[in-house]
Amino acid sequence: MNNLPDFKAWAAAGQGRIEATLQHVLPSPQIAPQRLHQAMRYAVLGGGKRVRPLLAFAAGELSQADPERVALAGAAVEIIHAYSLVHDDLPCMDDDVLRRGKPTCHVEYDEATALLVGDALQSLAFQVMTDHKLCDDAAVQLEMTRLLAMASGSRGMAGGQAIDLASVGKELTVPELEFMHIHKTGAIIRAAALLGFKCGTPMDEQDQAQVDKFAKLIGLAFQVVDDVLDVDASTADLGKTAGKDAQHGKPTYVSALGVVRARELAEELRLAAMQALDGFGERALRLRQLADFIVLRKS
Ligand code: GRG
Repeated sequence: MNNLPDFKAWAAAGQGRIEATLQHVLPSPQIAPQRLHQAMRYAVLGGGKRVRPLLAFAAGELSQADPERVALAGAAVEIIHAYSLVHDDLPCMDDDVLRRGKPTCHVEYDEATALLVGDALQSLAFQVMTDHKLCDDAAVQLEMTRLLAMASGSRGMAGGQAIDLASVGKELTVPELEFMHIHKTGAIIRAAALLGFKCGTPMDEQDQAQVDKFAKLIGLAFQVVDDVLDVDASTADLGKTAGKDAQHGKPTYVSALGVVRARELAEELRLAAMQALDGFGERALRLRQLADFIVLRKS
């Protein structure tokens, strides 16, 4: 184990690999319609922590998945995530001007272009899922594509966003918050881990259920930490506007529990997620390190 790169080096290598894959699958800015393609590349490239693709790589290590295949599946998930950020920042949703340390897509381009960027990115993600061989069994690849569709649609991320928009100005209970975030943020994080895992050698149902359990818990922890950072971190550190949840009257783990209890909850979720990996031994090293990164991050 001593010969393995440390987490920082491993993550940097994964981020580099995913950037190259995204560069490759995004349409060239020279192809018509140039402005739309430039805006798509603006929204996706050169920013973000790439947590979802890193989860795919780490889960792929459990099933000895080919990293080239995982990079494509991870890129599809990241493209869905990028689309969701572009739409979330629009004036009709969160109305934000800063994302990943630069002007949001509709500020840099215009609202209609940003809407189309989201639409085109969503289609591109599914094109990536079907243009390439992602695992040995075509039926499993079909299942993976369905999993991403479910995770992004009305019973996943888009549904969670609808609940989020309907909750402004309301106090939600912790179970209600959990329901919202399992959909809005958790579904895509879960899909990232499962897709990475399914790129590799098929494993038994019980192993998959443990990966799924880990991903659900860490997806929720991700959101609890996001809520804490919104009150705890600066706009400069976050690369997006801090303090927006309270300003917009959004129910969060911090408004429901207070910041101290919310931090404790994130830690409880991290420990429970770690437990789900017990049976995998050293193969789950990167997933454990990512769980630490997600909960202990400062931005
Ligand atoms: C518009 C259909 C639709 C859905 C939007 C994901 C989402 C749903 C909205 C984003 C709003 C938000 C701040 C959610 C909290 C958690 C989250 C997804 C944060 C952003 O993800 P990071 O921190 O961002 O992974 P980077 O930039 O690092 O990729």
